[in-house]
Amino acid sequence: MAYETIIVETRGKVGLITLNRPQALNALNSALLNEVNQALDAFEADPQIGCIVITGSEKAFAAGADIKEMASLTYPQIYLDNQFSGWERVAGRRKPMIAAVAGFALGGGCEFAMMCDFIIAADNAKFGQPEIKLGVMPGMGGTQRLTRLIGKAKAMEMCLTGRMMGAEEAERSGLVARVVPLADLIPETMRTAQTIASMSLPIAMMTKETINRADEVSLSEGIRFERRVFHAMFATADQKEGMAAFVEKRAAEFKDQ
Ligand code: CO8
Repeated sequence: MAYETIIVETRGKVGLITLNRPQALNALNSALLNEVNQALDAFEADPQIGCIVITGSEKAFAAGADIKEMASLTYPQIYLDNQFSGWERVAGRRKPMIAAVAGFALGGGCEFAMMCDFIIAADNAKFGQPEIKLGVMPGMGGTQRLTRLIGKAKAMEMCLTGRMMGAEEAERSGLVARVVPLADLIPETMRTAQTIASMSLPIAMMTKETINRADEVSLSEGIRFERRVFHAMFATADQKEGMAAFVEKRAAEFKDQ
């Protein structure tokens, strides 16, 4: 499949998508959104893929939704086309997804990174929701996901002033899982992704689904959901294999069953 706005590779059991619109700092236009969804469809359908990594360039993960594409849209157009609804498909993916962020992750770029299960950031990463400077606000989940990740005070400050947050502050605030030197970003993220992909795929997917329930339900409902899924895991061959391997002091060989 030939893509124009992204580069798609498979490395072992990891699917890697590199955003590739360098002339626009990887601004997210409709073509890129469609291609990202096509690549994700293919990775989700491929039983060999256990984890997906999304990255950009050293200068920009993505500098936001494409302002030039959006600027002249009218309200009826944007409403009737349900513009950007394809991002809900990106956010709803079931396989584990890591964002490897270097450089700018602004506006929709920051929101795209937050749609992934976690972010590993290079030390030059800069996160921000500067939409207010354009006369709008985040529209791809930023007001909600950023608030859940870093809390109301910081989310308000970021969205109301448009200021950028560096990698160190982003880690301290809970926006990113880990900061690594720029040169290590891809090797380190791929190592992490390979580790995830070496686990049982259904167990990893159930774990992702269960953690994501925490954003949607009360603590007691979340714990109830966790208990049900935990019990269900005992119906998998991989639970038998994982525990047998521990007892027999050998490495587990998961069959994704
Ligand atoms: N859209 C389109 N083009 C862009 C974007 C963008 N978001 N960001 C950068 N570019 C383009 C520039 O126009 C420029 O193109 P050209 O060379 O043709 O003039 C090229 O990329 C390089 O950019 P700069 O020359 O500006 O590079 P600098 O290094 O000087 O500055 C910055 C880098 C600080 C990142 C700067 O480019 C910038 O501020 N970009 C815009 C950041 C921004 O405001 N992002 C938010 C966009 S709005 C958004 O994401 C809303 C999401 C919600 C939509 C969902 C609705 C339902």
